[in-house]
Amino acid sequence: MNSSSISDHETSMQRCMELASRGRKNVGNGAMVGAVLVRENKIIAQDWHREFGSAHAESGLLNSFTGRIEPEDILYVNLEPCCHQGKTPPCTYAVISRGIKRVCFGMLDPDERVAGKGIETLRSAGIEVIGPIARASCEYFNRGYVSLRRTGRPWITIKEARTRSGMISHDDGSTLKITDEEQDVWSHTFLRSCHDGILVGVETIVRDNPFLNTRFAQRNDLTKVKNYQPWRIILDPSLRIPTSANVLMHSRGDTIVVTSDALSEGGRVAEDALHDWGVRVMQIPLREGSFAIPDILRLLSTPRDDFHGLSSLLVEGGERTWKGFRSSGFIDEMVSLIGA
Ligand code: AOF
Ligand code: ZN
Repeated sequence: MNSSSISDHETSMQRCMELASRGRKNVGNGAMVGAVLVRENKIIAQDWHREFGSAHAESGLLNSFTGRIEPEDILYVNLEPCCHQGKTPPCTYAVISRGIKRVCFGMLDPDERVAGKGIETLRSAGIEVIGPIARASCEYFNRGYVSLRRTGRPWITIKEARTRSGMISHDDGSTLKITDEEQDVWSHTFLRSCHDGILVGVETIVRDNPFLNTRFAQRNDLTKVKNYQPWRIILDPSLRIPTSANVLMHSRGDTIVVTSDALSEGGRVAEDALHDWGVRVMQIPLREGSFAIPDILRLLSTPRDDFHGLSSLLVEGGERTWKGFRSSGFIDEMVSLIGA
């Protein structure tokens, strides 16, 4: 062990994750990564992976830090430094060539191009490598990325709200306000702000006309990002979303409508209109009248043009959509808010 205590390491790793969270959604189907350079218990440089295809956290930090590196300096990064040539050069190269002598990492990289080889490369170059530090919290923080690399699909959280008697709407199907303000603050802060996308079926848009934003979110260590807006994803096979829907009124560029690849003539006209408004319309086949969940997940996690894919999804309803996801077996977490 070196002179820094474990709690110093954990504090610095926490800082890496705070920085990393600024890249949420913008890093597409990649990892959220932050890096800090610590000298005598003070952060002297920091950076994060800002967006898909841009510099990795530690390379960005080392490229912009022009000062001298001292042998006692520790470079912290919440993900094992990569050792492969991807969209950018390997981070291990930047670390070794800048003369870093100590690296502390949060978790091994599940990407098979790295998977321990980044650490080996650093150790073979004579660098002291400490870690994994706070592995469980680093893995949970990047659960979307980890899920994509390990299982090939995004992390999926289901959120539902029911009254104590089990109702989700009035008997006639009309909207029933179930959660109170405190529950809304909680779910905007810890659910909506912690996922890349919120997904609903078009029936929820028609009945409830939700905004699907994070207006009640409170700032905390990992959701400090101002004005974070997750993708809003609406499953709408025949494109019947009302043009007056709230999700089409505000930040339309963050709205994705998933529809059939065999639209009727009327559907194609609606598609053109949405497109002109700046809404993203994505098309997949219908299978016996419904979308297949694996098709949806592949569509949403695969980069295409200026859409870089997502790694985590919050499924907010309604009944048909919950059912589809439940029966797919692809659920990682379920949150049930019980109203009065
Ligand atoms: C790091 N630091 O900040 C990030 C890493 O598509 P690319 O070229 O950006 O490569 C993506 C892979 O790079 C990703 O799967 C993971 O292995 C690593 N991401 N690594 O050392 C970073 N973002
Ligand atoms: Zn890298």
